[in-house]
Order: sequence, then structure tokens, then C-alpha cells
Amino acid sequence: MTGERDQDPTTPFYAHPTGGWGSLKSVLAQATKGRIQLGVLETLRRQNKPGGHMCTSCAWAKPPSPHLAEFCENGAKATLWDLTRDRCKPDFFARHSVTELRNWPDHDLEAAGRLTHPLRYDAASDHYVETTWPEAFAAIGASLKAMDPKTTVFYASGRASLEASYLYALFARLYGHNNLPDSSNMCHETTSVALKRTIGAPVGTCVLDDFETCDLMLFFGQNTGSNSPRFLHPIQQAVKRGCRIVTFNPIRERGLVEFMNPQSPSEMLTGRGTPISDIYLQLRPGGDIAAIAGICKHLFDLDAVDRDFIALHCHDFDAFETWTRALSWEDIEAASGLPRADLVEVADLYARSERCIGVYGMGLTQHVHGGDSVGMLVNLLLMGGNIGRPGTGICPVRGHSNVQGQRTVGISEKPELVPLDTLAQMFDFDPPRDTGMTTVEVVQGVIDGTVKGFVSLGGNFARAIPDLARAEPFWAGLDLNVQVATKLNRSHLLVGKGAWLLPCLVRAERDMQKTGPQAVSMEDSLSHIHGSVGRRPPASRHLLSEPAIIAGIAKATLPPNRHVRWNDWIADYGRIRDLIEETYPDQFDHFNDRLFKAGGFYRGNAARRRDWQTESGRAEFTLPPSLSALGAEPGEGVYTLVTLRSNDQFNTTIYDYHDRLRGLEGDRMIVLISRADMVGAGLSEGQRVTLVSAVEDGIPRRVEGFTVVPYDLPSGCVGAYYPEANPLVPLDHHDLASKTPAYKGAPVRIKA
Ligand SMILES: Nc1nc2c(c(=O)[nH]1)N[C@H]1C(S)=C(S)[C@@H](COP(=O)(O)OP(=O)(O)OC[C@H]3O[C@@H](n4cnc5c(=O)[nH]c(N)nc54)[C@H](O)[C@@H]3O)O[C@H]1N2
Ligand SMILES: Nc1nc2c(c(=O)[nH]1)N[C@H]1C(S)=C(S)[C@@H](COP(=O)(O)OP(=O)(O)OC[C@H]3O[C@@H](n4cnc5c(=O)[nH]c(N)nc54)[C@H](O)[C@@H]3O)O[C@H]1N2
Ligand SMILES: [Mo]
Repeated sequence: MTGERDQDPTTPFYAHPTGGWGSLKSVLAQATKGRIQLGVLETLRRQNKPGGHMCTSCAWAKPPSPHLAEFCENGAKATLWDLTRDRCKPDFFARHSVTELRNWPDHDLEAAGRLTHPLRYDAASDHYVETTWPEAFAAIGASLKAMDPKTTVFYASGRASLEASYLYALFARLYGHNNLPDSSNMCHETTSVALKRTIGAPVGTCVLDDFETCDLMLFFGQNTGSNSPRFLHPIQQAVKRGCRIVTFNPIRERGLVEFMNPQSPSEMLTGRGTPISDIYLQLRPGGDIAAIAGICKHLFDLDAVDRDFIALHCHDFDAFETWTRALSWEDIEAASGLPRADLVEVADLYARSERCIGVYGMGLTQHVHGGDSVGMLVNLLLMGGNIGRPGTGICPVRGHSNVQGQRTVGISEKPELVPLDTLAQMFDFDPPRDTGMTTVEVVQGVIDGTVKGFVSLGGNFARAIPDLARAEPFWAGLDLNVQVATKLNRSHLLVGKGAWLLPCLVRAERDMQKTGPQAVSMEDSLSHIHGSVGRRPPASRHLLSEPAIIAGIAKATLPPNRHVRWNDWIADYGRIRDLIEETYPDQFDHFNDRLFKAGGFYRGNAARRRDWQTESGRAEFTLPPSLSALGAEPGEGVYTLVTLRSNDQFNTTIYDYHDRLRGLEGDRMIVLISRADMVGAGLSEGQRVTLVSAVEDGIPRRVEGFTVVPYDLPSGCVGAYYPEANPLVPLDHHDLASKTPAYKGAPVRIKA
């Protein structure tokens, strides 16, 4: 195969299949280290099955007929991390001042254990001190009442349930703002904007059945093995029945090279995994637009175009054809970093394929022209009529377990995406109609001093954002910082004038309310809604559920309104689901009745039915403004920094210091660079270097103390871990249409 280069054996890599024994060992290591509670294995057995709890790790679909153990290495790690026996109690905060804790690494903060009591920041002593729920609610309510709602932000990380999310968004609007960014604003917001524009639906079009009949899957910048490992099962099945897989990724990620199913005794005993990708192309970061353009160009040469579909369903195709035919192979090769022959080979596969799925992740979305990259993938799929037919479609793989669902039920800074008239009628109020702030705008507001209050439903915002070091000192200027969390993290330590740390239940824990134990629900990447029941005893008797905390703050903040019945809703979450159904009748019809449908119930997707809810009423071909997604070509001595997740982290939660699937162990302060570039720059293996931003806007950005590690990467780029490298990503370096930060393409220099 022309495209396949073998793994460079002189740089670190993992020589085994993903999954397999290594995966079991890694889970067991954490189970021993994390001092898990008794009975947790029973909890894991129920994970992702009707009657059990839905994993808090990734958003991959939960099949209707689950495996004996329907969880993966990282799902198990997330549950074990939640169900540790370690507790971070008030005496911990008595021993450690907030200033001292700011010197602790991310891993150690969370490893202190589960938060147990509501806490108030005491500025005089610089310590968090124990408080009571009534005191916390009253004080937060009093602060919010005294503030201008437009200066406050309600952030959500994508874990909270549909029930909690609906209440949170409603609270924000009753209070008077649409400042409802969520982690999606750093993640797949590119998708929400680009897919809405091109196919009229802001989410992917695939369902699990499609993976049973597709004959080609194209992967762009999605690291399945680490970030959505349960997806490897349908991929493996597809490979076994002859489906072809092509991967575009600057790094040879093991999960897309070889997989061994830990639940298959024969694979485990023979030690033989399944090879996954037929063709693996290590393109330049930001090279996807060019790579796809090359494939399309060859398809035009072959006249392998579904012209009937296009005539019936698409808009602006002629302009796309003219543009593509006029491209030069020279430009395509330069921008993609891939030889023409490789792209021609993929185009030949595509031309022969009858049912193709395009899968993608952060490698497409987190670029200056991320939306155009997604648009290019849509162009390619439309050329073959590969959207809205069984076995085909576009499949963005979402991150947090309910990040897609949070948007579905109203957590959005864009009022046009929310049925405000319905809400106005249901709750007899006048919802704010002005556009709220995205993540990037919130950070700018914190720096400018225009954001005065920050409420966080989970997450570690201050650590996940671009330009984090630049923003850090400004958090102290906030009047109010309220953090609802399970474990301690750095965002909790950037206290303003008033700071509150409110501990909540995790999803696997029993949520007991007035009418009995409660279930919650979430939406997976394939738009299926699942009920989830926690059964574990709570980590502390002082914990409240997320819906109860939201209701507590809301009651203390808002004037009475006889249509807004926080107590009734919290007593029985079924009533919150009734509200969701009333607000979104088409998608949540008979919500309570369908809550525990095996495999979840499908919320539907117009584009899947070829009902294109775009401006033209047709699926849109779009032209990218440039062949590279980077925005600007790196100059002399400048490298494109790609920020990476290790196999032992979930976003800013660092379980451990390994990255087994990349053959990297024990250190996160490393910078990966190709051996040729390392030598060319006069660097040597193990040398300590500083990375400095190459963006010249007068703002200094640098991170010291990286160790050079030669790695199998294309020339011209370097890799380093998120969040350690985040100070190097400028705040205004983001996808142009959606403002998703360009975390995969920040220009840097290396200083010896
Ligand atoms: N274990 C674990 N699971 C997770 C998470 C986690 O941190 N840990 N995070 C969750 C969340 S919130 C999310 S959003 C998802 C993220 O999951 P992914 O979408 O997989 O995101 P990343 O790991 O950031 O990057 C994906 C891949 O993009 C490649 N890449 C970088 N630049 C480019 C490029 O320009 N083009 C192409 N084609 N590829 C590129 C990288 O090499 C990497 O393999 O995972 C979720 N699941
Ligand atoms: N450089 C770089 N930066 C990135 C990215 C990247 O690829 N590169 N990826 C971006 C992406 S895709 C995302 S999604 C964001 C993630 O940004 P966030 O979602 O804000 O961050 P997390 O690290 O997922 O949040 C972890 C914290 O959530 C809290 N938590 C965990 N479970 C629960 C729960 O059930 N309830 C509550 N209330 N709290 C809980 C814990 O206290 C934990 O410390 O980061 C973004 N930042
Ligand atoms: Mo994400």
C-alpha cells in the first residue's frame, strides 16, 4: 500500500493492540491505587445498561444489546475515580491554604478525593471553610440579586444530566441572561455551526445500525482508542465483515492501528488483535481541507460523482466542481503533507464504496478553519450521496457524556436555538433575547472585568481555556465564583471576592428525593436518550444532587412565580422530564415512558431523512477560504503545536502520568517532535526546552520545562499535553465561525 508507512521503530510507540491485557492492567492499577469502595465491580457490571448508570466518560452510543461488560478502560477509570474511598473534607482545607493549593499539580488536587461538604472561601484566612447549604444558598442568592444578570455567566461542563441542564438554563433565563456557554464551546461547537449551515442539523446523522452496513469509514482526527474506546467494538465488527478503514491523523494512534477485544477470550488467549486501518495517512496538522480536496479532485477525474443525488438535493455544487478541478496537486500536497498517490488511492476506495461514513473529532474542530474542514468532509460525503442513506453519514464523536444533550435542552448562548416563546408561555416571563457569551468571550470578559459573576456546573473552566496563564490573575477580580463539583481542581482555587465550592453526587450514586430514588437522563453522540440510575451510597451525607443545588440557588435568587415550582420538580424528576417534553414535544414525546428503552430512544434528525433545514432548503456545498485549516502558514523556525490528551486523563482530570497507547510513560511535561526536525533544530533527546508562542500581538506566552522526545510526527509540528500547554494557545486563535479555540494549531518556537 503506498500510503502505509510503517511505524518508525526508533521513536517510542506501543507495540501491542489497543484493548487487550494492557487495558485490563491499566484499570487494575488504578483500582488498587485509587482505594475504591467495595461493590464497585457490581456497579461497573451495570454501567451503560438499562437499570444501571450511564458512564460519565465519553458520549459514545450505548447499544440495545450490551456486552457482558459494556464499559471500556477509560469508562472504568472514570467510575473508579468517582467511587474512590478518599475524601477531601473540611480538615483538608484547614491544613492547606488556597494559595498553597495553587502550587499543587492537577493530578494531586483531584487525588485528594471526593468533596464532602459545602465550602465557603474565607478571604481573611485564605482557607475554604465548612458552611451549610442554607447559608450557601442564601448568600449566593443575595449576591446574584445584587448583580446585573448580564455580567454573570453560567458555565456547564457536559456531564450534568438533561434534567439538571434544563433547570440550569431555565434559571439563567428567569434570572435574565443567555450567558450559557458549555464545554461544547471548546469542543464540537465547530460541528454545531458547520453542520447546521451545510446539512441543516447541528449534530451527526449516524445511528449504530449504520456501522453494521457501511463499507468504508474515513477517520479524521479522532483518537478512538483513548477517547471513545467502546466505539472500537463496532469498528472491529465492521472490519471483520470487510469494511475498509482509512485514517487521517498526524500521529499513528494505536486504537486505529490494531485492537484486541478484552472481552473476547480467543483474542486475549492468542494475543492476536484485529488490524483496523487499511490506510493510515499521517497528514500535517490542519491539512485535512487539502487532503479531502485531493480526494475530491481525483473523484472528478474519475467522474465518480452521484449527480442524481446532487441534482435533487444539493446547492452550489457547480462552484465546488470548478474550484476543485482548478486546484493544483502541488498545492494540495504542500498543504496536506501527503503525496498525490496516497490521496488517489483513497479516492479509488471511495469511488468503489457504496456506503461511506465520515468520522471526526478534535483534529478537525479545533482549528482556525475548523468549520471549513467539517464543510470539506460534508462536500466529500455529498459527492457520493453519503448522507441520509442507511450505512452512510457524518459522525462527529462528542466528548463529555451529555454535552450534546445539554445543548438540546437549552444550555446555549444562542437564543435563536431555544424555543423562548414556549418558555415564556410555560413560565409566564419575558426571556432575554440578546445573544450570550461564548467561552472565548467569557475569558475576554474576565480579563476586561466585564464578567463579575461565574457559576460553574462542573468542569474546570479556568484550566481548560486557551491563554489560561494570561487569564489567571483576573479571576480574583470576580465578585462571585460558585463551583458545583465532585473533586477539587484549579478553577476552585482562583477565588474572587466571594467563592463557594458546592459538592454534588456523581452519576453512579443514589439520588434520593421526597418521592424516592430518582433517575436522570443523557443524550449520546448518536442522539439517543438514555435513563440512568445511581445505586451507590453517596460519598458523604452532605452531598446534594445537581438539580437540587440549582434549585436551591434559584429559589434564593428569583422572585416567587407560581409556574416555577422548584420544590415539586426536585421531589420528582419525572416532572422535569414532563417540562422537557412540553418544551420540545417533537423530540421528547412520551419522555418518561421511553426513559429506559434498551439502546435509548432516538431524538430524530431531519438531515438523516434528507430534509435539509438550511437556508436554501438543500444540502450545501461550501468552499474553504484556504487549503490549510491553520489560518496562517508557520514561518521560519515556527512549529504547529498540537495539544494532546493522554490515555490516562479525562480532560483536565489527570488519572496518572502514562500514555500507554503512545508508548510514553511517566512524564507529561514533554514535547514531541520528529527526529529529523529535532536534529535540524540542533536539539537532542532529553534536552529541556521552553516553548514560546510565535504569535506577535504584544502578549508574552511561554511555558518552560518541556523535555524533548523524538516521536513519529510529520515535519513542522510538535505535540504537547493539554492543559499544560494551554498558555501557548492565544485566546483569539479560534475557529472563525464558532469561536472554538484552535487548540490543534498554535504556532510556537522552541527555545533551548
Ligand atoms: N480517555 C479520555 N476520553 C475522553 C476525553 C479524555 O480526555 N480522555 N475527553 C473527552 C472529550 S471532552 C472529547 S471532546 C473527546 C476528544 O476526543 P478526540 O476528538 O479524539 O480529541 P483529541 O484527543 O484532542 O484529538 C484527536 C486526534 O486529533 C489528531 N489531530 C491533531 N491535529 C489534527 C489535524 O489537524 N488533523 C487531523 N486529521 N488530526 C489531527 C490528534 O493526533 C489526535 O489523535 O474525548 C472524550 N473522551
Ligand atoms: N489545549 C487544549 N485545551 C482543551 C482541549 C484540547 O483538546 N486542547 N479540549 C477542550 C475540550 S474538548 C473540552 S470538552 C474542555 C473540557 O473542559 P471542562 O469540561 O470544563 O473540564 P473537565 O476537565 O472535563 O472538568 C473536570 C472537573 O469536573 C468536575 N466534575 C466531574 N464530574 C462531575 C459531575 O458529575 N458533576 C459536577 N458538577 N462536576 C463534576 C470535577 O470537579 C473535575 O475536576 O477542555 C477544552 N480544552
Ligand atoms: Mo470535549
